[in-house]
Amino acid sequence: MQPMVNLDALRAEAQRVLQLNNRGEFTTPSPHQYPHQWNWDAAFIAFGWAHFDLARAHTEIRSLLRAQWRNGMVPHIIYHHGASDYFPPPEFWQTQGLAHGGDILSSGLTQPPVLATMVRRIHERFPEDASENIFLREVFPKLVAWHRWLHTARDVDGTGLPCLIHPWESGADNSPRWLTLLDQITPFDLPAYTRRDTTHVLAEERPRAQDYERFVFLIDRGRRVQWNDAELLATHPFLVQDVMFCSILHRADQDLLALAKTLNADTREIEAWVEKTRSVFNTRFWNEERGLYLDYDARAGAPIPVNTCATFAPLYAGLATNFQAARLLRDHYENPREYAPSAGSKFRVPSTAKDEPGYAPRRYWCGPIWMLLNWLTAQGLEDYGFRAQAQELQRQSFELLQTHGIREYYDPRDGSGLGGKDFAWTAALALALADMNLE
Ligand code: 2M8
Repeated sequence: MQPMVNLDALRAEAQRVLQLNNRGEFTTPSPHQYPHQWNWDAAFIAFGWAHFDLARAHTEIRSLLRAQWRNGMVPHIIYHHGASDYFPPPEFWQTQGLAHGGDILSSGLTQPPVLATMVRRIHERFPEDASENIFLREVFPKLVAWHRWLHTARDVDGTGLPCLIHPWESGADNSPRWLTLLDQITPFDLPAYTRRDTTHVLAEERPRAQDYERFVFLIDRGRRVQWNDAELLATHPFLVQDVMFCSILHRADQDLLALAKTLNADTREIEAWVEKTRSVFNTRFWNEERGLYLDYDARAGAPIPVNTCATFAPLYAGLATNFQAARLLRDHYENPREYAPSAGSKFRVPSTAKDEPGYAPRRYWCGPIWMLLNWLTAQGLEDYGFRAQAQELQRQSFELLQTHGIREYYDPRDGSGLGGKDFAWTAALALALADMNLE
């Protein structure tokens, strides 16, 4: 028997978790493990706040954008209250005093740009609200500046598809799609450091020691060139184009275009980004032989042959043809060896295909289910008319949330909760999933 979903109780629990993590001007992802503000968490969290308190949603986004760099980048960690027991501490990044940097302590990396999409969704909830309209005018140029930086400063090959310089920029930090590349890097001159994440969460649910070493090595390479984008594109040892990041950006570009129209702003530059991505995306990422999307190693000039749930993100972006969508569904989403439930593995969507050698059902981005990925996949399924599948994914997500709590991630085999507890973006995504009217 499937448990009944009590949406009112789920919404109340989500609100409790947001409030628990509320630090006034920003919201921590979880009470202890991540005591600062994270970029894409904040975007979802702001959307979550908008269900109860529009002003608080505005505060979340204003805090994030106050950290925007002068070159347009919106950083991935913002240390509003200075150092904590989180590693890396603010000074580790050496971002202070950079001419192209920001005025608030931050990391030197960015994260997937879901913000414009969430700003549009918030606006759609309150189209007539005076404070919302002031807010929209204020943040719109900042969003454009960020997207411009992504499409230009991080463009290595004229495609306008941004390159990532660190797995943390993908948000899917230790996904096997990145580990194949990290394994080829031999760190040198590594600075001394002490991990803190494993004091909060079991080591077997977090990245391996060798992955962390490479994360630190890549930060060190970035700070040695003062986070100069041209230098990074020319010499950095990790340079990738990420299917999911580019899909999120493309959907956000379309949302930015809609906002530009609402504001009667010039739309030409944004339209050009949308058209350009449409013209290059499938050539760069689609693998006809396997019938899925693969990330691209821009340093080596080769696809990364690892099957992860990022392959469904082009549905969310509207970038797959109907034929590609049908193949993704038939050969992968519905395939019990990869993403569909199978003996001993009840839940969807595992973040890595179960038959990949790097699949690990309890280790962070190597296999566990993330509400963000479920929401993004459910959106894509719905947009392409796979309504029954979207509905089933929504139902399974509610079951996980209700039975195992608002956790950071979940084991696809039995649904058990993993990583941090009382996790803020999971709460926000529960609200987003509850908004999807799939009945
Ligand atoms: C995780 O990433 C941070 C580094 O940025 C970490 O592991 O210390 C990822 O899950 C990332 O996607 C997320 O934004 C962040 C905060 O929830 O945690």
